[in-house]
Amino acid sequence: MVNLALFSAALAVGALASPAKPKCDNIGVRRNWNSLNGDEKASFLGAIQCMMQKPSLSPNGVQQASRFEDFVWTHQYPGYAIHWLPWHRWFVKAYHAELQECGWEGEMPYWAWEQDWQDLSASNIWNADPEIGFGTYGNFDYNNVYNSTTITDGAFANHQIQFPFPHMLTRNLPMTANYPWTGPGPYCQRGYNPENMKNLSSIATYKDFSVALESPDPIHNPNPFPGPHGAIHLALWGDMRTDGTNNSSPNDPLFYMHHSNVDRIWAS
Ligand SMILES: [Cu+2]
Repeated sequence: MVNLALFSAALAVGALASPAKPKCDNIGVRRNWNSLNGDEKASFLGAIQCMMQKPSLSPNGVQQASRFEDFVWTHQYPGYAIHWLPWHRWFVKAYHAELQECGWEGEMPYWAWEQDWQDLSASNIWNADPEIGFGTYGNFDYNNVYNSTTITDGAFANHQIQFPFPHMLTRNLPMTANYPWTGPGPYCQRGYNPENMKNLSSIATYKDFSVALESPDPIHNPNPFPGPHGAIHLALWGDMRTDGTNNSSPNDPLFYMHHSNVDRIWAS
């Protein structure tokens, strides 16, 4: 929780101080998930599980099952005045602070999905190990359309979600990641392939960059290719994609790994 009084006081002190350049002595450096060792991965995923066990801070206490779902709630109702990139930077930072409360001692890691562009389903992020893995990506089964994409392995196997409606954590990567939606190459891949990542880095203004990076879903996007941010949400489908009326994609712990990378691309 941000202490507003303290924040205002800090601002006032800042305003009175000499105009010396701000100096950060303690800059954390985020790391690629692939560079963490097994103990670090287990500790990080354990901190997320801890958040999922912690009671909600919600004053009404009825909608959210846990501290983890408090973040889903916050993302569900951001209002329409937010600035997309900085708001999400703050959001990932606040989440990281909660993970620290749950014993995580490292910086926020990231999933560098653009390095997995050739075949997202072959990414190292998919790991079924209950200690060190986020689980795999679901696999749509036409013989079992109900709950067919529930994540049944990894640290969040059969994770029960309450907010915004009761269901189990789902992903459905192979079907949506490979969906053509004309070509060349699958629609999602055109969002995070090297060509689009390079185009993105040459955009001159913040506003154009933000729009090109974010990209709404294809229904609202006039381009024949998505932005990489939207493409990853779409490719993972399930909770990451949500359903148009909900903004509840933070129900998948990969949301934060994704947005940590979005942040990194913005910073670079
Ligand atoms: Cu997002």
